Amino acid sequence: MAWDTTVTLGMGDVVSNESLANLLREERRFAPPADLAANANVTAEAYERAKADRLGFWAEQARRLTWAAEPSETLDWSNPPFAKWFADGKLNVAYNCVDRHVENGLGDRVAIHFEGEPGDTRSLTYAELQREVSRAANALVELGVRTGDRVAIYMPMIPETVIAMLACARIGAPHSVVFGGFSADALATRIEDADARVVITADGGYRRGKPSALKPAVDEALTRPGTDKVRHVLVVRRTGQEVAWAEGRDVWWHELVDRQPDQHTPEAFDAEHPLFILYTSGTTGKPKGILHTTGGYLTQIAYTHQAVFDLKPESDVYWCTADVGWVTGHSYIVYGPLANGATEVLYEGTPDTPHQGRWWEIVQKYGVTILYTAPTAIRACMKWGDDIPAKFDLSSLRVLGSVGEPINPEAWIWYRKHIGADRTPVVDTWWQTETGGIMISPLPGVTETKPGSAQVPLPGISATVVDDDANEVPNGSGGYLVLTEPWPSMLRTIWGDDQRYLDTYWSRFEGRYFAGDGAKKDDDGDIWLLGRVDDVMLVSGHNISTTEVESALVSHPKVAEAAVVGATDPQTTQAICAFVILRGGAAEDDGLVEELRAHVAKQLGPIAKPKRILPVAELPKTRSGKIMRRLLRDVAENRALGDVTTLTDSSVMELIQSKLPTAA
Ligand code: 6R9
Repeated sequence: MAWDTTVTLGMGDVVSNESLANLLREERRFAPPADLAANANVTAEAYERAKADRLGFWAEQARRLTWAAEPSETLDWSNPPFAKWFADGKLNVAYNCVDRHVENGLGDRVAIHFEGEPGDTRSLTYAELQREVSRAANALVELGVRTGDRVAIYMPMIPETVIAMLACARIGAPHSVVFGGFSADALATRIEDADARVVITADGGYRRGKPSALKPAVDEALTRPGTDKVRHVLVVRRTGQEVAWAEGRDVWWHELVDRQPDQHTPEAFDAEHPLFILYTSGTTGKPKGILHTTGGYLTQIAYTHQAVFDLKPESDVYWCTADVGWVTGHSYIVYGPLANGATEVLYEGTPDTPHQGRWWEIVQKYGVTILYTAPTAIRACMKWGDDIPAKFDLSSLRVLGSVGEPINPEAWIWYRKHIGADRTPVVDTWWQTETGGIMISPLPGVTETKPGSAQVPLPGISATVVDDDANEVPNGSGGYLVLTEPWPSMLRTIWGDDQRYLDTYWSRFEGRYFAGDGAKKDDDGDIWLLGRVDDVMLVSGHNISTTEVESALVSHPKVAEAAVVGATDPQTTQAICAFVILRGGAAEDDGLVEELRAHVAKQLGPIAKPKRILPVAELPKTRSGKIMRRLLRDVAENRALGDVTTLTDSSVMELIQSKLPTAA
């Protein structure tokens, strides 16, 4: 039996050889379309050039930006891991994202096509965006915001959110965007940690066909200790719902911003001036305030957005479905597309309001050519059925992107086939809040893609997979993903906590950035992501990746989505417990559960066969679409639930718990 040959190398061997063999059997390959390859922004030569002179390559990319003072030095790594990129350069991010396009004669180009959930729309040209951002910048100055002051932003997905972020960047006031689905507590912690002076919010936004309030959470957050330095709350009227008002503190956006002059002279800031703080929750401890700065960040974001999506700003219509409260929204809704002068869609609501074809209707309406979304959304669409996207004209699409989680090969294939007409490349982009921008991804005009793999570090990026002892693993083996050289959009530290920055990312492997993800290299040396290292299961001495068991389940025609956790088990250390969402119409009975267990055993080997499989209606997810396996582990181990504040919908957990009469 293959099992007996498994060598367990300890926790570093994050994948057993048996399951490794499975993904290596994924042999479907998709060459870039000839016309895309022939006109691609980036060709194979970029890898060679970057390899020969990595810093020279990034210095060249920095020239995409307009600098008030050109940098003479590319990287200062004299005090690792505290990097300085382009340190003596000076620039203004908002000028780069807005004004320079207007100066280049592109003022009439649409920057943002906004689509509100109720169906209201608004298109903003670059010239209009310049006036709006200037007004907002003047308003912040009037509220007493000075360069270096932090501004918290707690908003729905509306144009004012983008305007507010750019206004902060314009005056050098680092923003801290807090996702609008977070609670008052989560908001208070982040306001306190960043020591914010102003909060920008809205009365509410539209979600699932209803107004959803935001202002009350701000009011509540500001009663918490540590938030008393907030001088003003700037409130956008979006839904018109009633709001409580603190005289002297609260200010309406339409009263303050609209009366400002629509001109504002941007000041140039140092390349290492802080641009934003964005909090990531992590599994333990208080949220980490990830700090990003100006010149290196914008360089890598502009480059990757143009390279990975093959953006042609004069003809493409780009749409990233993320929320701006997530790093994907920062880098690939706000800074990347706008630095590149793109035309993009901004959509406020959920994909199934008022119907499950809403996204495809938007693609058809605006002629979207590039779509960037998350595996969780793709799997939801698979569940709703192939016939829904089939009703819309999606022929404008030419590049599809994925981010946020490993994408199961079946979801990847579905995305390409049902959304991309089996014609468009799918780019699976691996990166993190900490990396600021995309790090590992195919290039649509160069890479022959493999369903389920992020494949190769981008030109100028150095990544590999190592074992417990920091040795690079050979092709065909698994371990930990590490980044081996600094990159321009890397986090500079954890806000206010340099030691935690060192401990979290730079102490596991000397001189290398530890990403916290399991990964493996296939026989070609391509990288496959296996999920967070904390999510790897230990079953009878074998390390098994949750991602691989999930992919095996999703490859069964009756399964739309799966989440797998290891639950403590007296015999096997951990037992595999799977929660599955069935595709429309599949009957849930004992026969099916047995069929699924057998299917996994066949795909991955008997050791990976789930001990329990529970069909459920929904899975607990963060708004950025990541499955919260920690909560499922709590359920599987019959414990009280841990922190649910970052969950999209906490009633999901009640539903799941009610399915578990005999929790182990
Ligand atoms: C951009 C973003 C980062 C974590 C990361 C990894 C997972 C993101 C992925 C992926 C496999 C991909 N992740 N993209 N895993 N394939 N293409 O998601 O940032 O919210 O900080 O999450 O997400 O586990 O470490 P963030």
